[in-house]
Amino acid sequence: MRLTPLIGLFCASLLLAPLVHAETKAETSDQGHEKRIAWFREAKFGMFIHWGLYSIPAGEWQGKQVLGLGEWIMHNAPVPVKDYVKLADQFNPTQFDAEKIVQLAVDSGMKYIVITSKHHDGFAMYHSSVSKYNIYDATPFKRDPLKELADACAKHGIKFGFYYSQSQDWHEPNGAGNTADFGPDEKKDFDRYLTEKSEPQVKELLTHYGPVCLMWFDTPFMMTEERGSRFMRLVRSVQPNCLIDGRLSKEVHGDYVSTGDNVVPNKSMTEDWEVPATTNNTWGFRKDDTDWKSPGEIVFKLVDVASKGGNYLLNVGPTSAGVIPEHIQENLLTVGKWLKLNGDAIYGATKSPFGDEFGEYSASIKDHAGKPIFLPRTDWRCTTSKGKLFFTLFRKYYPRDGFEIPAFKTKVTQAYMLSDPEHTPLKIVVRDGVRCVQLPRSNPDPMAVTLCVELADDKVQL
Ligand code: JFZ
Repeated sequence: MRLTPLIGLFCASLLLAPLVHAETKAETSDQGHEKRIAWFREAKFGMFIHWGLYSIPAGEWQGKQVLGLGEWIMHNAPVPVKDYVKLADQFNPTQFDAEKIVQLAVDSGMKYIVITSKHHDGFAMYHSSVSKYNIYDATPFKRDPLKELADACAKHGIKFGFYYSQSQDWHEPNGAGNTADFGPDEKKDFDRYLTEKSEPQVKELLTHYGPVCLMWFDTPFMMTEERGSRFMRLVRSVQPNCLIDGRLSKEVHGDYVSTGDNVVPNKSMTEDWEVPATTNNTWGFRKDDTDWKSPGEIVFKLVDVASKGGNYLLNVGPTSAGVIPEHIQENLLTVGKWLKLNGDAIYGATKSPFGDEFGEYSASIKDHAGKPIFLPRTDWRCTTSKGKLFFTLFRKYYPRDGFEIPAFKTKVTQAYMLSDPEHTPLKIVVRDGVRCVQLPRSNPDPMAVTLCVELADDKVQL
């Protein structure tokens, strides 16, 4: 069944309106930044994991479907704290296997993992000494899955980071967001929540799990400049090489820009950026949402994002047993197989030197606000690395009469398909002053093929 997470999105867009502006800047001034961000620029593709108590109700409370995002069920149903906490008694995800999850990330071509250490519901998914409301102390499971993941990531050379809801905590009387149980946020002693739970938990995460590549903060309700700076100093003092995402605070900019959920900009950005994205229509597991993105859709998004200079953080939501739904595992593995052949176009590659391929604003069609709508083009995308241009052609776009290379001055030395291990040179003909690469007669991969065009210079001259 197709599920539109209307309510969750609606709430989020209302509450997060100020965030949109915050997310147009990233901290780039300090020297540490260039050092911290280097791996991120190479990586391009990461696995986001939303996992918590909400995977038990999985979108349904007392026999009724609760619309919205799976992880928002406590807020949306709403479920009072005294009832929600009882989920912990039955949380026993014995099929959780860190090794398997990390192997899936590796085989899918993902280079980093970011997991919810504490989402808005306030439940810590690791062994915390700050609050007993955590997976080790409050459940029959009695394991620390984040420690297991950290170890497995270290073993497989995957970077590891934490999502942490610094501001919203629906379990705490002074945390933001739970007005149903605890009244309006303005009346809370918010700094007490920050100093007694949020900051000490962030410190724990940065202290006990080895190198943390990224702290992924979210929904910065009431995160003033002063509060944001406190978190920034905390992270920098414990792990100076740890990146901070773009959602810590409206005023305090992280290391890169986080776009809205599933929002890919229409053009390249000058700053480093990342889009958090779903594989269906929720982050936390919902049993009624099987609207999985196909491998072809995921490959298109990944290449689209990379060609605009960004990173793609793609989410999976494990079940209450601790397993990632089979269907999406298969789709991700197909993406991984594609990347094995075509990964040179992604890892370490940078944005397109062109731009017209992204699409254009309509001359006649306008949105409800009277603004022209953007008509994306989806034929091909371009990424580049030293001396090379990579053109990835999608689905039905496979021009039998040759791929017309967009105009630039630099001499082309040769062209070949990345998926061809021999790199057999393809014929290049010039038609009406346009260079055309003759593609192999039969399309080697109807999902997407990457054409590598080698240049006589390191950089393309437009
Ligand atoms: C937030 C969370 O509320 C949600 O549960 C999930 O964790 C997601 C990754 O992040 O939701 C947001 C945050 C920001 C925007 C939209 C939804 N935004 O800026 O458009």
